Amino acid sequence: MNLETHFERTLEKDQRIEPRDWVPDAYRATLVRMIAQHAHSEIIGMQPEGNWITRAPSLRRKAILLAKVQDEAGHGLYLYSAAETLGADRSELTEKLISGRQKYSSIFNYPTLTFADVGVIGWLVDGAAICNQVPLCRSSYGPYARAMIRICKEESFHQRQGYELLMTMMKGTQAQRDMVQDATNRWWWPSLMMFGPPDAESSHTERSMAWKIKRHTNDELRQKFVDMTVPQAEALGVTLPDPDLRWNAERGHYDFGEIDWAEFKRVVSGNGPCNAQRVARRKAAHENGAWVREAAAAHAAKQAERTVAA
Ligand code: FAQ
Repeated sequence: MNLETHFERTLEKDQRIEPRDWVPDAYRATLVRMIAQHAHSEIIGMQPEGNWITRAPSLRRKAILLAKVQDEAGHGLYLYSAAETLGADRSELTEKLISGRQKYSSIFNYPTLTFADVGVIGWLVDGAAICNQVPLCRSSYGPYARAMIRICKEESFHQRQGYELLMTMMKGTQAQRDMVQDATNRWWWPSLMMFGPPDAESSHTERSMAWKIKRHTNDELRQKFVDMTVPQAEALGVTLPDPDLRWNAERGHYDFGEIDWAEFKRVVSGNGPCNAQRVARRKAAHENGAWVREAAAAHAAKQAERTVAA
């Protein structure tokens, strides 16, 4: 059997492609693009919530938030490792991120103005991430699919802590309820944009679905997220900021209003409210960490010398 047939048969049988297997160049390039963007999102995604660690309202909230932000760092590391199994070089991926040549999720270019944003990010942003990522646990590329299993488990904890925080605030003062509503108003539409452009404008979906990298289209997952979130908003007692949001019994889904795709394009092309700040901060952290990388490399070289000598 030639290599290409082996690749096609593996996909047909719904088995995993592993690093040792031959893959078409475009399959490899698609996965490196998607996994790198995902890894960058996890790392940049530490910033909006990290902003509140020093100002968390109690020791308990601080411990939860610290654990969550550390989890995001871990997700970035598993994902960079998954990209390395495809031949990508991690330092090159970082270079591409900080020079603006590789993307990360649009959602992390919005500011976190109050502590309610921490709860709403957990509820909506992690909620959207789970919706998008659970099907990726069945992605055709083994190392990515396996990384997603652990990531999804941790994202579920993140979602729960966000919802529990909001529930607590909703039982508090009127000022706290107003903060939750305000944060929901600001994060709702950007959360819907996380799923990517509408299917008709998505350049990669068809090919990625044929390769079983993606299992659903962007619009399918966005709809699933809306259907899942509306009852949660009702239970919480907040209003989702969309006058067109209503149950459509014929479709068996919620209808929702038009997303501002011009805003999405602006944010993705680098002109969102916080793009410059996020990348500058990542770049500074990378530069400040140069001595750590040098020390680690020197230590590894010394160890290798000792092993050879022994
Ligand atoms: N932002 O043809 P498609 C998290 C780009 S979750 C920026 O539809 P595809 C957890 C797309 O890359 C967030 N760019 O592309 C967390 C492509 O650009 P290119 C990360 C976007 O790949 C929570 C172009 O538009 N999750 O971090 C966005 O088939 C809380 C055309 O789009 C993942 O990355 C966007 N929203 O579908 C962390 C999940 N949407 O390369 C901290 C894995 C699209 O042609 C705190 N990725 N683009 O120049 C995916 O599922 C897919 O890559 C999609 C996009 C669905 C994001």
